[in-house]
Amino acid sequence: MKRVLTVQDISCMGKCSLTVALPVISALGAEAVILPTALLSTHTAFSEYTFKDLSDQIGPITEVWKNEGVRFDAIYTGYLGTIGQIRQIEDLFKEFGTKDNLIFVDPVMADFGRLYPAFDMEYVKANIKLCRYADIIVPNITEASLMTGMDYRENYSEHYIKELLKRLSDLGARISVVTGVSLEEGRTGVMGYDRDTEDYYLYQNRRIDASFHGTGDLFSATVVGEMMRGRDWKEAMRIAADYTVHTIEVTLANPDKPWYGVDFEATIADLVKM
Ligand code: PXL
Repeated sequence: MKRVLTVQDISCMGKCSLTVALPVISALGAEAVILPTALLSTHTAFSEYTFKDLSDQIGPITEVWKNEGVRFDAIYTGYLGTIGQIRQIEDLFKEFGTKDNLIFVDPVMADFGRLYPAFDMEYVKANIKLCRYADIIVPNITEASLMTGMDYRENYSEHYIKELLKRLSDLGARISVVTGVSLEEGRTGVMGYDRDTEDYYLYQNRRIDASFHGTGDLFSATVVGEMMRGRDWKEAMRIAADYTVHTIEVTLANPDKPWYGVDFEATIADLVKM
């Protein structure tokens, strides 16, 4: 069985980060090993939240794994807490990264043109360094613009996205993917670039006029899980985009839908069959 280490926060309530990644990776048939970066009451879009930094646990936990000779088929990072912690994750990549395993970095830090609360440009710079170790990075347009120094745009051309991708690939990852890319009226999806083959990949699906927290995490966890099932990155991106759209649609049909996340619990069985 493939083993995936996923490094992100636990928002106890909020349907994001580890509470999404763990079930998705498990449902796709891989062992999920978790390294929680912080413990929050709720994600940071709630009007109030607690935040307990777990940085001091990263060293001792990974030391045990090292002593046990643990190996991972993939290391997938999402929301991290602090700059110091990003440096610790660089060490973790050096320790547990091999030429055969997948290092997947979702530089979760911003959306809709704005950094999440508590993050600043120093945090962005630290994330840029982390990308150097990655095989695949999957920023959204806001994160990609912050990381490349390009203007953030809500109306853009294919040329703008290709330029973002080119500049992202200079940060070091072989495959750069920008999420939330909409190049046609009524359609949205992802565009990726493989630096080695200089190949672009665009996938567009129905655009739904609704946004929910945690959908980026759902997308990333699905990509990693599907790649562990043997799919190549393009196929994994397509399935993850389709699954995310399907889940948003199912959530919108729920009269009691929560405002803070999507009802992936209602669709996870569909994912397994996709
Ligand atoms: O879904 C991204 C995410 C993860 N973790 C925390 C967050 C967010 C987005 O706001 O606040 C704690």
